[in-house]
Amino acid sequence: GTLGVAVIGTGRMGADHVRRIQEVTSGARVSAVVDIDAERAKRLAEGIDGCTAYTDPGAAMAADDVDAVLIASPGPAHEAALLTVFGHDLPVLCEKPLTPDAASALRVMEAEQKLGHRRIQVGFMRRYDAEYMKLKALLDSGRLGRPLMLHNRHRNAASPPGFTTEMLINDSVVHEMDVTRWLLDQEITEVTVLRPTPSGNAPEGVQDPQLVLFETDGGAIVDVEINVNCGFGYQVKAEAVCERGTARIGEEQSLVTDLAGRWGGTIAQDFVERFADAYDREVQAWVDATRRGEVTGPSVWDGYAVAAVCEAGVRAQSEGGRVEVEMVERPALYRR
Ligand code: ISE
Repeated sequence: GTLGVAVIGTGRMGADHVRRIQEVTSGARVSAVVDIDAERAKRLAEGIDGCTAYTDPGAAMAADDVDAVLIASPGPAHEAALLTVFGHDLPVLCEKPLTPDAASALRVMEAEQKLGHRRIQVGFMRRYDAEYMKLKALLDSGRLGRPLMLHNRHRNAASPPGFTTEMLINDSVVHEMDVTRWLLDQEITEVTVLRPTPSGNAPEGVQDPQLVLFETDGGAIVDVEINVNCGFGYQVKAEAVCERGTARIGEEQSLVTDLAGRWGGTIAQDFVERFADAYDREVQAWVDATRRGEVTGPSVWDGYAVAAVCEAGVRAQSEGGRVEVEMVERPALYRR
């Protein structure tokens, strides 16, 4: 039957997922919305047939018409919500980050292992982006030879209020950490962060942009320009340099216009726009897998591994130099 989903957290991503499940996703409906802001949850629920508003995630999870949970609350609220979900043994799509640090991610990983089966898909949506999927298939085909380097550019028009220097790593570069591990099928072992004199666009006290370097256990080198107040739009570009050739995505050449003495295209303004298709595919894949009784996509191990890389990244920011990533061994539940 139709999957009844509780959406926890109805901010920017949560509200977008509510709209998506109602209007785009097939086989699912929103049966509950949860927010600490009771009024916001109530307003949202009022527009949806058979949807109940809650302020307590546990109460929503216990409801008869809730079969699965989508967590889109702020990162610090994830651990408690996930541990409660395990008590109800419900399938989960958890927005990134899994949790804010490696120790809490490890606790979630231990709890899932105790449950004995995977329940959580982590919301690293770039794996569902059409261009990234093509790049992954090409690298896996071996046609380009072995990947040697990845060059990445990650630009936001402006950072939201309260965005800190650490968040450039924990909120933004976290995506390149995930795609690096996924595209190369390697673990990141060292992180280095270099910082130019901050842009005049950066809020007071925020070190933006930064150049972040990863080394991997397969001997690849990865660089990331993270630049979250570039002013002109939202861009995510990547180039894989391999033994026999290179492959680039994010070139924004799908529509080029010649007009009034100029040629050019448009630049997306934010991730909701740039990754709309990826989010659609991600949520549909989660619903489809859940209805088959399966769990696919990025796992708690992936969430934990990037949390460990983030810790090394934040240390590299403050201490300088090259910082080694510390992580536990990959548990049997998450072996390929
Ligand atoms: C935000 O949280 C995201 O996940 C976006 O994909 C990223 O581009 C942005 O920098 C983050 O703040």
